[in-house]
Amino acid sequence: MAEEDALGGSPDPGHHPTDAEKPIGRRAFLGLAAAGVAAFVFGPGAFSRLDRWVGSGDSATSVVYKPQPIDLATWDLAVVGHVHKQLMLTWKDFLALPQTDETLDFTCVDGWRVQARRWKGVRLRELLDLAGLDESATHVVFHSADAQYTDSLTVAEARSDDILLAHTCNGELLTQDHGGPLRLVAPGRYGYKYVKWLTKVEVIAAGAKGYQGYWEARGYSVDAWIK
Ligand SMILES: Nc1nc2c(c(=O)[nH]1)N[C@H]1C(S)=C(S)[C@@H](COP(=O)(O)O)O[C@H]1N2
Ligand SMILES: [Mo]
Repeated sequence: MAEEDALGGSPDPGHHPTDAEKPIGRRAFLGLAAAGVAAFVFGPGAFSRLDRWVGSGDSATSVVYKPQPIDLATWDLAVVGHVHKQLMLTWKDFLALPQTDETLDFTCVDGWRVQARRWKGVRLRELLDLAGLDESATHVVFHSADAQYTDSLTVAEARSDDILLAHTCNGELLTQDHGGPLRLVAPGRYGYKYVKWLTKVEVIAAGAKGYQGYWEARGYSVDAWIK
């Protein structure tokens, strides 16, 4: 019931991907008839399915909770938890860090895909190096401004060169629908790892039990590796 309530809002009809960005793969859509109406209420592709169900086209929106629009003048990014030095970065501070980019296909666990999204941002590793990880650190948790959605990486994954905190996609600052001003980019993993509206990076000492993010608490794999 709680989950149905959480998913009760409509996807934002204002999100219209460009031609270059149209999702490919219609497994989700074709699956609808077989899976029945209940299928679109559950799962990390729910909004993409709902979107198709209501006929609003090729939107790739997959939003469970949406925060208030975020003002860059007051936005900040916190790096907290098991670190030597907690960080609080303004938008200006963040943009002053070394920038990098990578082009990746994007895959929702539900089957839809967007080819060649070109992301630009800062390597997570830069921030972890600035903060300095405690010996006890095992995982990094990514918190969304919606105060509901989270996901995580192991410290080893988080230190990998290809994990970005991205502010730009295909040459444009991220829109609110796409998780602007900042979201996680985690190559090789399903879209649910790409936490939108990132405002807090929390380093935790969870040991072997690890951390369950929003979809992982609902049965999806923690490594989220694309199969
Ligand atoms: N905060 C937050 N981040 C999120 C989600 C969400 O509901 N809330 N959905 C995830 C899922 S399941 C997918 S597939 C992608 C969709 O990203 P897109 O809208 O940019 O295509 O965002 C991910 N990040
Ligand atoms: Mo998804």
